[in-house]
Amino acid sequence: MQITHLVAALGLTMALGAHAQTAASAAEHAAHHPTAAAPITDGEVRKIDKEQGKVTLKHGPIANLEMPGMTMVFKVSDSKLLDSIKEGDKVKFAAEKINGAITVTAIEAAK
Ligand SMILES: [Cu+2]
Repeated sequence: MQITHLVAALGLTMALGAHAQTAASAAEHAAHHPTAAAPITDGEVRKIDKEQGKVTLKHGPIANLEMPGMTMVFKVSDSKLLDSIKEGDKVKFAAEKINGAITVTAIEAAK
């Protein structure tokens, strides 16, 4: 009984497959922001106070407010904005200074 192994290891080709990326979600995201007045900032929801219309966010730097990253309480322009988020969510939001109060004008869970 004879077993012959022919090992042909003539080259190793790493084919880097093309990654299919969807730009759709970014487009959808832009679509439900009524105003593009404030830039979008990344954050994480720490606490939601619907009765007071306030949300505590750990946020990254907010360019338009010249604010570094921190955890703080924001007012929201409309408490309905709080319906679509929950504590612990990673979010994208826009904040502006309205009548002296830092106010979230748009927010949604980041996917
Ligand atoms: Cu802040």
